[in-house]
Amino acid sequence: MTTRSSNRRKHGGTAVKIVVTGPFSAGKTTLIRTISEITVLSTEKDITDHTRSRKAETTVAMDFGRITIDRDLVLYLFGTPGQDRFDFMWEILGEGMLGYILLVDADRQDSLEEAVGILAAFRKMARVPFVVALNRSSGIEPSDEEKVRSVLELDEDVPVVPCDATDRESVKSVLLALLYSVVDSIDAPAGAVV
Ligand SMILES: Nc1nc2c(ncn2[C@@H]2O[C@H](COP(=O)(O)OP(=O)(O)OP(=O)(O)O)[C@@H](O)[C@H]2O)c(=O)[nH]1
Ligand SMILES: [Mg+2]
Repeated sequence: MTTRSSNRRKHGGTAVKIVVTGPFSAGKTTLIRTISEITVLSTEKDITDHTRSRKAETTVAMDFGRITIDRDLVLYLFGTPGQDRFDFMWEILGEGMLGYILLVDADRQDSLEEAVGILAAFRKMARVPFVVALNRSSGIEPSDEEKVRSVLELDEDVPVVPCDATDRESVKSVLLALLYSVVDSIDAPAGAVV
């Protein structure tokens, strides 16, 4: 029997879309490359402006990777550009997403400040669950978490989790935190704020 649902895959599993967004150089492309089971399609181009001092290449359109959670669930991961001159891609990539990861560089105050505008754009786009992942952090001090929550104006049910985008187990736990949030939002009573 064929199914009309566009996200049902041939063998019966469900494919869902997860977006990885966040400021310039937060580690979005790295995170997707670390976890993807297929070679990541990336659109990185040489940087020619002043931000070149931070790194040589930046994502200009998207990253695309895939991770199979189990035979019933496959995540398609879409990474956004971080530079706001490519912000037209955010809405394109956000279309139909189940949830998103807002990745912030925990070592840089300007990363958190840049994240405010990105989060505002994503919140406006869709009321779907998200997690805030603090990259390059092995753990989170309560005072750091408080600061992130206050700057980003997070509801208390939004998880703030540590992340090492170069470490597969760490990336897995960030994805699981997001999936648990998705499940919680499904269980939440109708009308509850996600
Ligand atoms: N040590 C360490 N380095 C990291 C980590 N994540 C990313 N990096 C490095 O930080 C730099 C930026 O990472 P990218 O993955 O390109 O960041 P991005 O968010 O995709 O950047 P844009 O697409 O330009 O916005 C790269 O040189 C990475 O190797 C991390 O968790 N730990
Ligand atoms: Mg990138």
